[in-house]
Amino acid sequence: MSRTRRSFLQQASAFGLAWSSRHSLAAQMMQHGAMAMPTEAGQAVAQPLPMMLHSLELAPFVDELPLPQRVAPGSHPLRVVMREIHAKVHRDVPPTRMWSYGDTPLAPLIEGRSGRAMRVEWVNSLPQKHFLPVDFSLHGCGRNLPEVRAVVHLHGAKAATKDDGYPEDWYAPGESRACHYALEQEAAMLWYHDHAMGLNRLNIYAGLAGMLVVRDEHEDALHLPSGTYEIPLTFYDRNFSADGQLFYPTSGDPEHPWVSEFAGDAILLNGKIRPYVDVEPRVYRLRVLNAANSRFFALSLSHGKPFQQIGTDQGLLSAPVQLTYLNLAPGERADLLVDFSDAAGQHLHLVHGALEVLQFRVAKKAGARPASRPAQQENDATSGSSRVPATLRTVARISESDAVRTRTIQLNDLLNGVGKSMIMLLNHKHWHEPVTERPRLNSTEIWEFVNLTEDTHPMHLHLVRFQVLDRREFDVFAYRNAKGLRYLAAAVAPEPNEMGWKDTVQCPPGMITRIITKFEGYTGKYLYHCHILEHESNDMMRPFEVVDEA
Ligand SMILES: [Cu+2]
Repeated sequence: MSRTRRSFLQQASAFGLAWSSRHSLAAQMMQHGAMAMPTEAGQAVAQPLPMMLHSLELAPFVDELPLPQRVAPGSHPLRVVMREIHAKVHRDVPPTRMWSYGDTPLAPLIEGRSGRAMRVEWVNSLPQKHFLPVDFSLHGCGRNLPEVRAVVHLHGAKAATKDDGYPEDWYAPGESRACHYALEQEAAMLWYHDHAMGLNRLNIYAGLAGMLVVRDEHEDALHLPSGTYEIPLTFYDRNFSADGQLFYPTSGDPEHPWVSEFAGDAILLNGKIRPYVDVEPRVYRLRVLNAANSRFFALSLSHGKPFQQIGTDQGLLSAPVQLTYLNLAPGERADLLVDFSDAAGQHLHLVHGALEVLQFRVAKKAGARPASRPAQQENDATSGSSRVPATLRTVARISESDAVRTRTIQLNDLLNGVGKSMIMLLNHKHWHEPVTERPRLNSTEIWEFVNLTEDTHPMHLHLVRFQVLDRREFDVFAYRNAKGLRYLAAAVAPEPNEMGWKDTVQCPPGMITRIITKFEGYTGKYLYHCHILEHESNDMMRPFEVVDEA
């Protein structure tokens, strides 16, 4: 083993960086030794790994945290252009080729109002060739199709099926799609990202993700920190070659380059590796999104400083929940309040595992805004209060007796002879098989995810918001061997910070995770899938169809 690889592995394990839900890049590298890279002609050939960038060798906290441009659509549709850009992820790394929704790595933050419909024209101005290793053997990814395809899904939106970003509803470079979002839903942080069949693991890795915030009068009345004091934080991990270019691993098999999971060496926030942000000694609202392919973020503040979680995927909790640790799966969002008022003049850190990923530089006194962050006029009038409200919003629990049926969804991982994942399925069915879940409009159902794999899978349903009922350990061996369902323990209620509305739920191995939801809004074809992007592309994704009321 080379010195550099050994030191990378040592550092990675020391900082918990190699951790994901099961596999790690380090393990993949050990397994294969060589990677298959696409050539100009698109033919994959096995070749040695490029020299890799080791992010832990970079100076931390030298780049200021970028903040997204905030855009609010008016009477005209908003036009968002997907394009290839080159941008710096760190002061000491050469510009990186990436894709984005706009001119900067951090896509615009779209400001929406509940009940105020919005039109967005999504324009695909991407190149004709992909720069990451496409697996043409994946379903919906054949060589007969345009190599670059894109379709935008607004994750968490209650949208009509034609506007939802169905994976097969992609469009090629030079084409665009106008989408209508009614936003008939409560205040929440949604996010938009690519959902093109078989490609979105690479398209999102290239950079196609952004935030959309829905606000409403109820949230306004809470006077939560806003403007400068509300900081959007998009987390993801990436691998870079030594010359600063994005690197995505392959299996080593040129015909089937898909890998079952991804764990990157570098942790990025808002597009920068380990940045810093200037704050004042007061309460801030952090809107956190895990936009990683596979990585779960294990977040805490330095010295175990407590913070408050006030919202989940689909909006506000009933009351703040005090935490010192938060585990966020791909696709999940958290709405946090952090009080810096007792840390004037200090540096605090946001920590993932044992690694400090963001530095907060707390000013000596409030109002000491750094020159680099001039006040925005609108912010000063509406900066929100610096106190934490005691109650937030009524979250009525759905009664189990409202459910007209329970659907059982098995999570399957099919392994080859040496225990390597070949394909992931739901109820042993592939994406393209006929629809098996047909809930009626306005009916309530319980869905139970029976996890027969060794991973935690974050399961996401389009269209709906749901509540987590419980999780219960069961005998996987007996279940697999047709000996029926044997529970091994009592059901465990969700954590207090999971008691709000969700659209993505962590389903741990060896557990049955139950959710309850009402299928409201629209009839038509939607989908549910694991939000580990490597899993959903092969083939842990299934359609469901909301049908007319009886
Ligand atoms: Cu999964």
